[in-house]
Amino acid sequence: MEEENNTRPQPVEEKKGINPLYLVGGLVLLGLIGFFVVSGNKKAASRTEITSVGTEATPFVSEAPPSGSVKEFTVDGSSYKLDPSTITVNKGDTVKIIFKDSDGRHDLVVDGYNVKTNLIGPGATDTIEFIADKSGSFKYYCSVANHEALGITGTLVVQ
Ligand SMILES: [Cu+2]
Repeated sequence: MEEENNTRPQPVEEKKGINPLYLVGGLVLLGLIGFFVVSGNKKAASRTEITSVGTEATPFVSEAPPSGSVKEFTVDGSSYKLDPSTITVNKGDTVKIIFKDSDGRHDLVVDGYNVKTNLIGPGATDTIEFIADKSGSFKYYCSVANHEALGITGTLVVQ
C-alpha cells in the first residue's frame, strides 16, 4: 500500500520539477537550430555545386581553339619568289592559302603542317587549308628542284 503510494506521486513531482513550457520551448529551439544548420548546409552545398560547374565549364571553353577565325591568303609564286613571303596568323586560326602560279611550274609546301599543293603551271591555282594548331615559325616553299634555294620560300608565323 505504502510502496504504491510512494511510487505513484514521484513521477508527478519530477514532472513538476521541470516546467513543461521550458521543455516545449527547448525542443522548439533545438528544432529551429537544427533547421538553420541543415538549411545553411544546403546553401553551402548548392554554392559548391555552382562553383564546380563553373570551373568545369571554363576548361571546356578554352579547349575549343578551332573557334579561331579563317585567315585567307593568296600567295603568288613565280621564278623565283613568293609574294607575300611572310604570313602571320593566330594559333587556332584556319589558314587558307590560295597558291597562284604566275610563272613556271611550282608547288607550295608548308613545313611542319604536312600540307602541300599540287604541282601547277602558269595561270593555275591550287588551294590548301589547315588549322594552325602549333605556334612557331614554319617555312613554306616550292619543292621543285632548287626553287627554294633560288628564292621561292617564305615564313608562316603562328602566334
Ligand atoms: Cu618552283
